[in-house]
Amino acid sequence: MELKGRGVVVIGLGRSGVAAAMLCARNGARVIASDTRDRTSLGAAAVQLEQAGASLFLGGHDAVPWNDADLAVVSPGVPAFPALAAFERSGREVIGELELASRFIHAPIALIGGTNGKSTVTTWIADMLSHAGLRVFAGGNLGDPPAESVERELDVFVLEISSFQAERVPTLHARASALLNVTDDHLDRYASFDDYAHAKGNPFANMTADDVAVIPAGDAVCLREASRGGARKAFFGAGGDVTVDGAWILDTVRGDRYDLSSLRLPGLHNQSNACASIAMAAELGASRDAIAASLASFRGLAHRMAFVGEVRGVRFYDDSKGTNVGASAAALRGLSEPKAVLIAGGRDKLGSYDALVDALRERGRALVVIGEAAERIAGAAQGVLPIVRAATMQEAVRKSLDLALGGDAVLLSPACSSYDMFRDYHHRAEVFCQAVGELVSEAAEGAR
Ligand code: UMA
Ligand code: ADP
Repeated sequence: MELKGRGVVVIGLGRSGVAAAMLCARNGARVIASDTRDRTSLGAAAVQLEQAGASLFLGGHDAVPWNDADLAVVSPGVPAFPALAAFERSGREVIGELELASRFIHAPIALIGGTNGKSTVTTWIADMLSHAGLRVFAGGNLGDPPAESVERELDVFVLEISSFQAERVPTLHARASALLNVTDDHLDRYASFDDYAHAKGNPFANMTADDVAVIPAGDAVCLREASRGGARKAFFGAGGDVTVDGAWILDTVRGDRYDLSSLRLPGLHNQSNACASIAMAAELGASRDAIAASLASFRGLAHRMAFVGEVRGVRFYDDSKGTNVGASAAALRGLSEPKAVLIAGGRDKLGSYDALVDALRERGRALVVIGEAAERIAGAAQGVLPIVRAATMQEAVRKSLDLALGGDAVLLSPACSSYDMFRDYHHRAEVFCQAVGELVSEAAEGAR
């Protein structure tokens, strides 16, 4: 892509916006960078951008000289606003950071989308490919913006893509693209489930018969989205090309099999994540041995079904990254303990809680609700199991222990985002782990 001498507006100067602006500057563009935050709050990023020659318009986007640009790069968290819409209507291009980066990347790109499991699968695929000796970049929604790394000598870019990022990828072309699942999420941003699913499906649109779309077997929504482009399809899960069969994961395309008991990650959903990862990594050139080595060593990411501690025979798990109903239902069903007290609630995403209530009916001992969504979750689960309210995480943890029986789990998997009570899901997990730690210490002292 030729950027020399072109004016580029970059809206949103978080991690990905700064990376996009710097990439444009390195390629000779005149960068006009804007954020609703002020200079103090931008800190070092403002200095870095100015040193690279960017003009900054801070404290809002009102002063942005739109007429000096013919391209805009917009951060995923920035909602539509009139000046941006007018810019787009005038025929000038508006893209996201992933799209911009892809125009400078020569190595094959693998994309991983879906409501749940993206970060786990992105990291797992990257691990499999690294075991195969490939030089891999893993990033995107996961954390590191690819725009920072387009000049590196790499064999493959493995990118987690969120629905927000997928809204602006008009030419992004993936060699392999996975859509892991689509269930209710972000309905506070999208007008309908179909709009959300459509955004998730955008990365398939530019794929050809030389590419592969990896989707769950028997999932009509993912199949519809994958069919928007020309990619060959590979299915994972029951009845699919890569699937669990008794004690094995079978790759029926390549005739390989893997010992299921070698997996370190708990939960049925992680078996599904393993199948999807195998389908992608094998397609991108990982050998059977490399995949087997990764399956046996990959320990997953923090705050996804992580064991925290045990008190009086009750085991506590941190699944703070369970931020929607599909994730928390899968986490609950995936526990090896037969029954669990679930701690759920936070900022409501306005979807239905029915799928969570179904999982609670099967596996719930009791429900402790917290945060802004507490009453809506309690209302949905009314009459299904005992429900208790808690004002703080500490109180939720203590009440959970009181409600649990020996041999049960206590699972923090909130089905909501954290922003009503915490900085983010890491912070929520930290407070949970600290509260569990206190109970563990008290129990140890009591035993002395
Ligand atoms: N801002 C404006 N104008 C606005 C709104 C925001 O200028 O109208 C500014 C904010 O002040 C801030 C910046 O835009 O400075 C924030 O941008 P952002 O949050 O959209 O983007 P980044 O900080 O660059 O982070 C993004 C992803 N954020 C979102 O999708 C919201 C990160 O995903 C991603 O890790 C990062 O790029 C690197 O690629 C986070 C996320 O919450 C983890 N993702 C959602 C999810 O996983 O559910 C989709
Ligand atoms: P994402 O990046 O899509 O948010 P993560 O890998 O971070 O996905 O996992 C987030 C949460 O989603 C986990 O804590 C777990 O509760 C749930 N989860 C993970 N994989 C799956 C899956 N395949 N299906 C349903 N839920 C899942």
